Parts: sequence; C-alpha cells; structure tokens
Amino acid sequence: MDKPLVGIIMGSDSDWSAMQRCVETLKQFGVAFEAHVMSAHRTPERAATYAAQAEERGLKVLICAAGMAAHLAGVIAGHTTLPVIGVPMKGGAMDGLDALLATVQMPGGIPVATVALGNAGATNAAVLAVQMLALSDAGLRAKLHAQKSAMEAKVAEADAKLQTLL
Ligand code: RP5
Repeated sequence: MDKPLVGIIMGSDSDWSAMQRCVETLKQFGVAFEAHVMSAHRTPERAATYAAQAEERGLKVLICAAGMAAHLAGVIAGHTTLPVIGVPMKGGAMDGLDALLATVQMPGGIPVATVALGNAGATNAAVLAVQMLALSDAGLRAKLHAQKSAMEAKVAEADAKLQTLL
C-alpha cells in the first residue's frame, strides 16, 4: 500500500456508517489514506499527538468526522498547519445541527473546511481532499474531470428517461 496522503479520523465508530462513503470515494480515485477512531473528548492526547505528527508523517490533508459537540476537527486544526476538512455527523437531539455549528464556527486563523452533514459530507470531504491533492497531480486532475463528465452523463440519462414518462 502507498504511503497515506489523507488521514481520516472519526470521533466514534458510530460515525463509520456515513464515513465509509469517504473511504469508498478515496478508493475510487486511488488515493492512499489511513483511517482511525479517536476523539477530542475521549482521547484528547491521542488526537493532539496524531495532529501534531501528521505533517512529518507525510499526510497532506486531514478529514475529521464528529457528531454532537463536534470539536474534533477544530482541535486537530489547532495542532497542525495541514488543511483540515470537517464532516458534521447527523444524530443526537438536534440531528446534526449542533455538530454543523460546532464544526463550522471556528475562530479566525484556524480554518476548518466544513462540508455537508452526514452522507453527502462524507463523500464531499473525499472529493475536496482529492481536489486539494490534484493541484499538484495531473493524474488526479484528469480523474476529477472524468468524474464530472460521468455525473453530467448520469443526469442527462435521468432527464431522457423522465421525458419518456411524460
Ligand atoms: C461524537 O459523538 C462522535 O463523533 C459521534 O458522532 C457522537 C456519538 O458518539 P458515540 O456515543 O456513538 O460513540 O463524539
């Protein structure tokens, strides 16, 4: 396996059902990654050490998924200069609105690129990470263009099918 370029962290294994989409998407693009469960609250030292060592270990982008009081992405961002993508997870009393606000509302100077809640966010975090890596990788850029064309073709096909039903 190639050296991982993307580090995925989940606050809990209960985040996996959404975050498997992130893993699947990175696999589709052939991007090497690693994935771990660690928590800003339950394993704060482990999370801080992971973030502090990520750059020297060769990681380029970190993706952090957490729900409820979702501090994971922000804490990780506080310990690294690598770009951090935050994925708010659905669930809890507010079904993810709490996680969305906790992830996105970072103080100036410590950005977390926050994507959509839940399943769509898990996919989009992977695509955004690929877009970042593609800035210096022509092969990945070509794959992104191909993905866009495939999506376009799928919508055109759906539209054509709809016309036959009218
Ligand atoms: C967060 O709390 C996790 O990221 C998860 O989304 C949520 C609930 O965690 P569990 O109680 O299911 O482990 O820290």
